[in-house]
Amino acid sequence: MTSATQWSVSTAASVLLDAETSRADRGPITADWPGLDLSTAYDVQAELIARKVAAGQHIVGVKLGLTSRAKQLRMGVDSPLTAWLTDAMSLPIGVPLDTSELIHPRVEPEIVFVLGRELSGPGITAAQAMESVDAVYAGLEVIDSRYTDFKFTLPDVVADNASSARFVIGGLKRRPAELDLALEACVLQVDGAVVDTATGAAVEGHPAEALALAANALGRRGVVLRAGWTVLTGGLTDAVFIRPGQQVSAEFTHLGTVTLGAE
Ligand code: OOG
Ligand code: MG
Repeated sequence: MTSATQWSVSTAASVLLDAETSRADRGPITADWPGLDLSTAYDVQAELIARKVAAGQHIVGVKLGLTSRAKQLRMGVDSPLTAWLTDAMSLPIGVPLDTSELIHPRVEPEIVFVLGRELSGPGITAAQAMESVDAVYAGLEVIDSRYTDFKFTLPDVVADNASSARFVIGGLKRRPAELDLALEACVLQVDGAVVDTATGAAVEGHPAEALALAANALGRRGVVLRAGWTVLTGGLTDAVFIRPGQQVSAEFTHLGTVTLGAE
């Protein structure tokens, strides 16, 4: 798009979807459209997901982004955000990541919740949020910003559905009552070499705080989290690039190990 483009929620959604389908990264939208504020950015995100749903995808849950200090520091954005997960993003365990479908994928370990009942904010505490959780899993999220070099401001990354691309859920299902998620430890490895470590406390002090944050932020936008939805609570560590032939794995103390290979 040229500088003469008349920017709107609709054109911004088109630009981001085009970047995704053509696997062509671009500069931040706010560079061309300084008027893109946070609230409008969430409108762009909603429009983008509505178009994916219209094209046949189904919403399967939500993701939080930038809930850990490691992520906030790396991305230069110090505020958490919410975004959407669709079935097209879900990668079954054991299926390799096809990097030719993506721009510059990176992988991050996450603690994942599946909700047993709906959660309707605002006003939700972490304890209330935890009561709605049926199961806890280890996860790996593949992020793939549509912005060159993952350089963006908060409204840019919100509009881009928080760099969403793929996610893998581990095979071990745990009940929340069995776990102390602040102390749940994670070791991140690339091709067998340890590259990072964290505990669940990295995510807003406790991943349940992240879930409450999502319920409250979405509740203010009139969205209720539904029973059965998957919630990615946010990268525990900085994300690592994954290239063809590489294997990334996250080993947790009680949630098992989840591995993703790339081709
Ligand atoms: C934005 C997405 C952040 C997380 O878990 O923090 C995210 C990005 O880092 O490109 O998914
Ligand atoms: Mg993430």
